Amino acid sequence: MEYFPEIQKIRYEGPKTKNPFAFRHYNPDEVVEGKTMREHLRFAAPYWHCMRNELADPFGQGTALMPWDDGTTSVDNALKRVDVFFEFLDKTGIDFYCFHDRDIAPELNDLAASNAALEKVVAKLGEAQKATGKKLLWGTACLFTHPRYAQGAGTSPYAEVFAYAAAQVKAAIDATHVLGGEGYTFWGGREGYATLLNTDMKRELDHLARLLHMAVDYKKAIGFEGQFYIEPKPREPTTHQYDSDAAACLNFLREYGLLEHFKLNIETNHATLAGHSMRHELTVAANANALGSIDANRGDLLLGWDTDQFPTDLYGTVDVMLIVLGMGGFTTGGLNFDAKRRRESHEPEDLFHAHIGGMDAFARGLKIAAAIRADGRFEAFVRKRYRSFDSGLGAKIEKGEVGLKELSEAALAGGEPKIPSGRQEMLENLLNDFL
Ligand code: XLS
Ligand code: NI
Ligand code: NI
Repeated sequence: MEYFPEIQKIRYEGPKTKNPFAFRHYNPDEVVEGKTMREHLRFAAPYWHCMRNELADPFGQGTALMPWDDGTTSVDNALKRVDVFFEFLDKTGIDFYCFHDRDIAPELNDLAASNAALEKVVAKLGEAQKATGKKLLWGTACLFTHPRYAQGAGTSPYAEVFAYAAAQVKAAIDATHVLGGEGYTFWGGREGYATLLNTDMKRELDHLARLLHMAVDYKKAIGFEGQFYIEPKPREPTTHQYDSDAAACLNFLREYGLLEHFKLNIETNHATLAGHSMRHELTVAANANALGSIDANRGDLLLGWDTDQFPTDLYGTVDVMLIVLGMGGFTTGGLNFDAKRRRESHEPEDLFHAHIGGMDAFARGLKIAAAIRADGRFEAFVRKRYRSFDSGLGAKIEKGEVGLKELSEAALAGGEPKIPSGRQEMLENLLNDFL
C-alpha cells in the first residue's frame, strides 16, 4: 500500500531544476568540510507535526487532509500511521525522526491501556526502523495536552499528577531505549505558572528537579545511553515557563546538580519568543558545552506566537550552521524540523514541499557557513578586535595577575583610550557577499 502514490523519492537535481519535488541544494553525499551533508545535517521529522497535526488554529478547525487516518483512537489507526510516516521518511530521504508518546499511540481510558498501546506501536516502529535504516533522534513524553496537566506535570501542585507524569516519562524513556534513540527531550509545556497568586515557585522548581533526577537515575538503571535534553521556551502555553531560555535552563541545571546529565535542544521560534536571536541562544548553549540538538523552524516577525514555520530564511540557516560547524558538528543531536505547514497548505503534498524547502535551506546554510569559515575574514576580524588582551596589560587581566589598584595606575598613566570602529555595517555587507 502506497500512501503518497503521486510522489517519487525526492532526488538532488541541482539549482537549475524546475521540479518542485527535487532538491536544489541538499545533495546527501556531497562532502563539505570533510563530512557528507547527510552526516552534518542529521535531519529529523517530528511525528507530531507530520502525522498528528490537523492544522487547526484558535479560530478554526483542522484543515489537513489525511486520507489514511480514520480519525479514531484505535491502535490499528496508530499502527497504520507508522507505515505512512516511514513512506514519508523514505521519500524525503530524512534519516531521523522524533516523537511524543501520545503522538505515536493513543491515550486510552487508563494508564495500563495507554502503556499497552504504546508498546504495540513501539514494536511496529522498531520493525519499520529495521526495514528502512531510519533512526530515532529523540523521544519525549507529552505532559501538556491532557487536562490532568492543566496546572503542571513535574510542577503540578498535586502529587498524584506528579506521579502520573513520572509514569509517562518512564514509559517514554523505555520506548526511546527500545528504539535505540540517540536522545530524550524534556519540554515543559506546562512547567510554569499562570499567576504567582496561587504558586509556590520554589517548591515547583524543586519538584521539577526531582523529576529530572529520577529520570537520570532511571536512565542509568536501564542502561539507556542516549543524551537527555531540555528544550527552553519562555511562554505559551503557560504565561511564564521555568525553562524560559538557554541561560535560565543552564542556571536551573547547575543549581540542582543536573548539568552534567543534560544538554539543550534549542528551537528557533522559542529563541525569538524569548526575545533573543537563534544565534544568541545557540551561542549561550555552545559556550557552556551544552548545545545538544536543534528544533529547526522559525517564527513570523509579525506574530508573537509559536507559529512553527519551516526554516527557509538563509540568514537563519547560516547562523545555525556557523555555530554547529564551530562546535565540531552534532554528536547525538540533529536538525529536527519542529515545523508545521500553514493551515492553508492542507494537502499531503504540502508536507513534501515544506520539508524539501527546509532541507535545501539548511544545505545552503551549511555550504555558506563552510565558505565563511574557509574565507576566515569574520574570524580574523573578531580575533583582532580582542587582541589587546593577547599580550601586555590585557593578558595580565585575563590571567588574573592585576587588580583594581594596578589597573587604576595604568589608566591614570595611559590617558583616554582610543577605540577602533566595530564595523557592523561593513561586516553585514561582507555576510551578504557570501549569500
Ligand atoms: C513546543 C515544543 C515541542 C517540543 C517537544 O513548542 O517545541 O514541540 O519540541 O515537546
Ligand atoms: Ni520543539
Ligand atoms: Ni515549539
